[in-house]
Amino acid sequence: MKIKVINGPNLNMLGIREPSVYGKSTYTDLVNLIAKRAEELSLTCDFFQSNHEGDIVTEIQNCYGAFDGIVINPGAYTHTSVAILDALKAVSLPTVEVHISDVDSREEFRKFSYVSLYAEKIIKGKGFEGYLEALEYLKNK
Ligand code: CA2
Repeated sequence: MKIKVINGPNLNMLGIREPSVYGKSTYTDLVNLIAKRAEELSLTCDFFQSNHEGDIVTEIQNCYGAFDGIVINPGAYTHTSVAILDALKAVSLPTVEVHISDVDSREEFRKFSYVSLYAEKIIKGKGFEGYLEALEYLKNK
């Protein structure tokens, strides 16, 4: 089973700023953590991070016929991007949306997610653990 893990804008800054919201670990720590759990679950994981909406759309399109599921933290595009929602609908793969922080207990504008209109599971506020839970969900579905 092949899973694409997509992280959106600013998630490459993990561990560098705002440790009170997003923790002290870096994006590389996150990738290593997910890769280790993927190996334990006998999943093949591929990682993509971009600060550009169109590049994320293209990456999702490229998953069609090549991956069995998507784990996505669209970052701030969560709350704005119809294009990412449409790309997910177009490829029609099982998708889990992950947020490191508890978006529901932050600013009002973080409560709405376009991606949630498609994602079959949404994990919020569990830190990096949320990505591991997402892998387990896709493995066991
Ligand atoms: O909680 C999440 O995972 C978010 O998707 C993170 C996004 C935010 O816009 C969403 O509302 C919730 C922001 C990611 C920014 O990541 C940073 C990491 C370190 C330093 C600064 C930003």
